Amino acid sequence: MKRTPFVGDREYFPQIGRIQYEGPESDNPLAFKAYNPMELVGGKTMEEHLRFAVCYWHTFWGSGADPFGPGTRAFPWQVDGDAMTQARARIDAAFEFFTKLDVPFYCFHDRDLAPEGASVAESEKNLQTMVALAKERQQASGMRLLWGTANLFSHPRYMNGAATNPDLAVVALAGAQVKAALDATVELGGVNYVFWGGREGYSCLFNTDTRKELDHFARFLELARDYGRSIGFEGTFLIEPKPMEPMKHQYDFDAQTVIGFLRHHGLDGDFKLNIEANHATLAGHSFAHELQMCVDAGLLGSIDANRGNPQNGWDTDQFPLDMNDCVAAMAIVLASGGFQNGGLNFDAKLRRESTDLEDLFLAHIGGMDAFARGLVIAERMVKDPVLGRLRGDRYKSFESDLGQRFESGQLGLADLRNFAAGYGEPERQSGKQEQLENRMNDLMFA
Ligand code: XLS
Ligand code: CA
Ligand code: CA
Repeated sequence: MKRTPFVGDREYFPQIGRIQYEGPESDNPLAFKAYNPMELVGGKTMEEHLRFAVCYWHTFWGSGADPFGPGTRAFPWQVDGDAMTQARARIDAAFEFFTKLDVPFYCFHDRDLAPEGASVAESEKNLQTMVALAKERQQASGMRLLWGTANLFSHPRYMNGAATNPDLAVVALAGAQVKAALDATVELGGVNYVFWGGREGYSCLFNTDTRKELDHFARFLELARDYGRSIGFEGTFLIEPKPMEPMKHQYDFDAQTVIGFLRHHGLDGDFKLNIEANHATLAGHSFAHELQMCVDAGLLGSIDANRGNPQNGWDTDQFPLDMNDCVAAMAIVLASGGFQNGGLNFDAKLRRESTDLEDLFLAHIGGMDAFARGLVIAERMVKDPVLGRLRGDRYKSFESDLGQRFESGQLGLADLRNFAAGYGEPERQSGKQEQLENRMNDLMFA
């Protein structure tokens, strides 16, 4: 779909025009080498497959501050004036950036878009004012909202959690915020609504009733679901797992934990998962593992595309450039039939040392090219007869009559014993890991 570039009263990136596809031979750092939005891959365009989104928080708020020092970047949209004046400048810069980069989607937290007010009512009003501006800019440009969410972790009141806070008054404030963020998401036609359990977890078991907190968490999600549906939200609710940071332990630890929780509470009809690459590695898994667990459960919703740093194990939220990760992720997404409501949101930030305004463009261009290349290679993998056959062949024995009866629950343990007694020692079957890994490299550079 063609989108129209948006420039507000002031142009924030005057040196940069719309980023174009120039192909692999180009040496222009401000051009796509692989991401060609209208190019067809297996019957769909790259734009339709990848559904890229830019996040509001890192991109327009990320100053480069870390626990050891303040920010290193001053952005031109940090204008003088009150918080609403600044919010108006920031939204113009954001839509200029989205449309110059030419991504179809964006994502935000309520507090990224509009400042908290002195009361619940004032916070609601601030958000409504900014949502009206976002709506105008969406209509003018053709941009869409991939997901909205509420920031339930920055304000000091949430230090002991939001939905799982031991104080009902804090839980109620979290409810007020989610209600307003759902209103905003619906008003802007958002296709998903995300819950990242920021401080839903604990630091100390001695002071925490984990059973109560998990029940409260499920109850809170039910209330949000019911309210969202009552105001016409037809999209997908998403839970974003993360094992730790900021809390020592977070309840949405990893994909399998969240899937079990959703099923236990009967929430799996409305909720799916938003998998972030860096959270997968923090949990001791690979990005691909987390995606596969979701696909197996029919619950893959969307992706936060980034990567961690293998040396330090923090949530460093770097831009995704590792081709093995991008290929493996896209192969799993493609094999599952592709994104429905989901997409690839760059929940990624510049390094503290990256202080030029154009670095924001360079970083996103790199991530988009990496996933475009990943998509093309993944398409080869999914269609590759060798890869498909080797995996399928390993399970061939279950196609037998006995195998079918085992899978459908018609065999007892004694039946297995009798089969084993008659069969003797099975012939060993190689797992063929090296052949498969070699094949992946062959396809990557084919
Ligand atoms: C933080 C999370 C957060 C969510 C949205 O680690 O990634 O940014 O994606 O609240
Ligand atoms: Ca995220
Ligand atoms: Ca993260």
